Amino acid sequence: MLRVAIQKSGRLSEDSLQLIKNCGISYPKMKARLKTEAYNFPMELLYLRDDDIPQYVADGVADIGIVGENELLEKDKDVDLIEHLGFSKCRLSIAVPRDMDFQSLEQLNGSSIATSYPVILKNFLREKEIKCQIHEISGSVEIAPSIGLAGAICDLVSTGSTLLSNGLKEVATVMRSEAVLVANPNLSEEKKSLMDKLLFRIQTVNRAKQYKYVLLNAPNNRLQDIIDVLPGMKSPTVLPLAVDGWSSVHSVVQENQFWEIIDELRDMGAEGILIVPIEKMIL
Ligand code: PRT
Ligand code: ZN
Repeated sequence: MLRVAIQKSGRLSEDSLQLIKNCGISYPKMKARLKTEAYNFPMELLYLRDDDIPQYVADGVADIGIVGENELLEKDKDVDLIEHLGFSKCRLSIAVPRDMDFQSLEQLNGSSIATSYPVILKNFLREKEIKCQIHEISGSVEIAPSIGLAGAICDLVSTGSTLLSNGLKEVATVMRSEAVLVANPNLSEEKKSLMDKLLFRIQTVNRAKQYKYVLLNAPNNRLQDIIDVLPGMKSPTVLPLAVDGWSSVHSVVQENQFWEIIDELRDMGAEGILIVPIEKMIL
């Protein structure tokens, strides 16, 4: 049985559970429990605080876990980073009071910075050759400058609205972070093969999210031009329409490329364009 550590409640929990569900794995929904066993995969879910996940995985109490990269780097435990999962994206940034005339990081020399990430911040400042006092606090970091505890802060930012509402502005990105899958480096062969099975499913689900299935009707005299901008996995599928001179073209396109090529497709005479989400994608 593979023991998987996920956050009990917080910003990572919902997406972690959704990912497991999208992998076709079902489990009892009992919020109050600290441990549940999946129904259709040899896997046990351990519900923990995110801060504890790197340690539990390093100790082998859990075999694998889902945690933010920021927590992983801060705790610096002996675990392997297996896969970036693409959710809970944020950045760890340095912010200063909005009215400060900020030109460069050197201005922070001799000041103090409040943070919950002293290890990451210390390494960053050392690399930039900046000497600051680091105030470690465990929460509500954003209020530190306004109560006179520190001149600047280093905290996680996603939309930036918390900084804004506390009169702060972001001046440097220390690291970018997202949820990652981590594993104990000494898994048995059996557990490793279970993890690989789960990883295959995760990659299949996550890859599908980046792509869309595209169907369109193309005039035959522009078919080759349309095929050229719609590469597809091997090549697009082309089927004749019941009406003369037209074909139906099916292909797979990266979501972020789609908006770039849509105008080109329409200019080439493509009509009846349908964009359909893909649930699973195996290359
Ligand atoms: O109870 P437990 O210890 O398990 O949870 P926690 O309270 O320590 O962590 P939680 O649930 O807040 O965050 C878990 C993980 O989510 C973090 O380690 C990050 O990897 C990731 N994550 C993504 C974030 C954010 N985005 C985020 N915006 N974690 C925290 N924030 C906070 C930030 O600290 C700040 O207070 O949200 C505020 C800023 O948000 P914006 O949108 O206003 O910029
Ligand atoms: Zn935490």
